[in-house]
Amino acid sequence: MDAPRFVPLAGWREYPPDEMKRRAQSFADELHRRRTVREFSARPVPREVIESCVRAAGSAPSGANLQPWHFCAVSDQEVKRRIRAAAEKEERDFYEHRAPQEWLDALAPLGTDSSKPFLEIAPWLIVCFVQLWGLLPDGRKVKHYYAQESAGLATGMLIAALHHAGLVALTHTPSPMGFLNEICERPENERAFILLVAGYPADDARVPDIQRKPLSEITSFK
Ligand code: IYR
Repeated sequence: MDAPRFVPLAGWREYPPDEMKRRAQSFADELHRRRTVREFSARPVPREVIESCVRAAGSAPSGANLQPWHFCAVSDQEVKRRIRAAAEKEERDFYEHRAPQEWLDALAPLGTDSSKPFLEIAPWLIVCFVQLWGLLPDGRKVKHYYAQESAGLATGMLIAALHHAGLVALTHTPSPMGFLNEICERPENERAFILLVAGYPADDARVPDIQRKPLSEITSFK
């Protein structure tokens, strides 16, 4: 068992109260400008930008600091084509057979269907994997704690980082996603749980006319 080691808290900054309010407000405003987009431009995005965004994601807190995530960033056209083909196969089955009417009704305002051209058009697909358990170099398994929550937090930060960089993203969830292990060549301890589509929006991109819940509905103070 490793003994704890501590270092000074170096990164934290204090802001005067007014500046703190301004910063909190403007960060919320910036995140509120984020929209999930399904119509992408083919305009390329430098790999360096994606690397920085994934670095931001990798700063997320995680259970026992085990960092149980892996992000497979795909820009290769042939790999994107394979992902689209496999995702659309699952989606056709979902929309035509598996989805209960109640689920289809919930999705109706978003206007989604089984056609996923953005998987080939957008410059980047970032497949977010959660590591359900760890693997030591000798093959032994290491238990991961709160793996899904941790990977979810990191993915949320990735979405925020992409937005902050001036890109748009779609949180896409083809179901089931087992084919992504095969295409991304990821080991059996990893499970893809979100496929982020990232890039520039199409020139004429439109988004559903939907609203966010007001603060009063999502908070309570005691
Ligand atoms: N995976 C399908 C269906 C879908 C499910 C949910 I929950 C959404 O918020 C949106 C779509 C698809 O991607 O079309």
